[in-house]
Amino acid sequence: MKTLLALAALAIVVSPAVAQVPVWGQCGGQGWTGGTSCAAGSTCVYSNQYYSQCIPGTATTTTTNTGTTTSTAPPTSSSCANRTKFKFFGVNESGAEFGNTVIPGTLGKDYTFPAPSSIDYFVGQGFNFFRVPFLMERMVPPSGGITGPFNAAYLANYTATINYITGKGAYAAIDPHNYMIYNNAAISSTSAFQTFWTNLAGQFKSNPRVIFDVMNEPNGIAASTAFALNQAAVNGIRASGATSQLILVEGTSWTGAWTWVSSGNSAVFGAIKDPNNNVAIEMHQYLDSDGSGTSATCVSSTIGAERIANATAWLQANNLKGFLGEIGAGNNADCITAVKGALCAMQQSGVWIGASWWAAGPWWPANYFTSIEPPSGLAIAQVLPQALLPFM
Ligand SMILES: *[C@@H]1O[C@H](CO)[C@@H](O)[C@H](O)[C@H]1NC(C)=O
Ligand SMILES: *[C@@H]1O[C@H](CO)[C@@H](O)[C@H](O)[C@H]1NC(C)=O
Ligand SMILES: *[C@@H]1O[C@H](CO)[C@@H](O)[C@H](O)[C@H]1NC(C)=O
Ligand SMILES: CC(=O)N[C@H]1CO[C@H](CO)[C@@H](O)[C@@H]1O
Repeated sequence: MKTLLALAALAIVVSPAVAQVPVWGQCGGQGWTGGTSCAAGSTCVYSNQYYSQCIPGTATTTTTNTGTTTSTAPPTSSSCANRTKFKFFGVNESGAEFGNTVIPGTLGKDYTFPAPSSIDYFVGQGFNFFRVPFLMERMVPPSGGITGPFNAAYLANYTATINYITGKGAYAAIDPHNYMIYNNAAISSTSAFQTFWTNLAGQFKSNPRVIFDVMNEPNGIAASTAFALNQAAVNGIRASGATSQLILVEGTSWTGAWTWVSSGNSAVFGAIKDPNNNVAIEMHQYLDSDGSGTSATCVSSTIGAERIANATAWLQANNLKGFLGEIGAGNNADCITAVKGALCAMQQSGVWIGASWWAAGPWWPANYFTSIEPPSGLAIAQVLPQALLPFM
């Protein structure tokens, strides 16, 4: 960071008469009206339809301020030898779970749905997976409880988003973003949770591009409790007639990859049973000191591969597939290297079938460091081209 700022400052000193875009700054893209001339030592390089940026060094293409661009060769993964590509690769699309203290809340005020343009953008980049959080209290209102009727309007709006994604040929993960808590109480009845999932999966059972993500980040409960509830959900989903779709199960302790062993998840989740044999273990991993994804500072440039190593070994030993449902980190050299390290190690291991960045969504604040919402979410400029696209 220090180096980049110094370079930018130097450029301004050297050519005071020209308003130059600093290194890593935006220099083009659809609708861009800012500067297009890059600081000394950098060149304006096409990243995508919405974004061109000043990359250090000389590149083979440039852009003009009309947003017209020519493409460069896509980033390669040559530095990650012998990898197996992910079957599913994409982003979380936040919005419908926002405003979780206001139930049911008002669309457009307390919560929103992902923008079709955001989905189009990522599909255009080659991604094929979207995890779409929703709030259970909106889907099945507390008046009827989790086994009660759906709020038809919320379900219809959510389903429209899911159908939009799958209509584009991508996969959509149905994600109750509830941490195994409903209406301020821990979900504890396996039979009620099973019924909830039978009902919900029944709504989507004819869509083969839907993925069922049992529960976002259970925490504060025993691993064995999280396991029992997940197993009940798997049983409920298959009982609905949804037999072809992938199911993702999540453990306690926010389903952290780095705490998969210490949380006790590793002692119980190996026993997951699916009559259709199509379950993957979803884990999440952030790269800041406490693993919460709240700081843009990564522990080191190697922390990504380090934090998933134990989970990878467990998946291999148990002949299970993993899915990194959330990964996020800051826009800086250490974090970008750390994310690349994690994704490369995952692809080399052969046991991780997917990964998704946290997060896109229309309502993230402009300064939310992991926002990948186009056109200007902070992760669009560097993380996307440097750390994600090479693993396509
Ligand atoms: C990649 O695989 C080839 C062929 O199996 C092997 O010779 C090579 O050493 C591997 N490279 C790495 C970095 O694992
Ligand atoms: C569903 O979407 C419609 C159309 O945008 C909107 O009028 C309605 O309030 C939404 N309902 C819910 C519960 O989200
Ligand atoms: C991996 O597991 C070992 C043994 O349980 C533990 O000592 C080590 O700290 C773990 N590594 C990480 C990065 O969590
Ligand atoms: C790290 C991170 O952004 N985690 C988020 C996971 O999703 C919930 C609900 O949207 C957020 O509150 C967390 O901050």
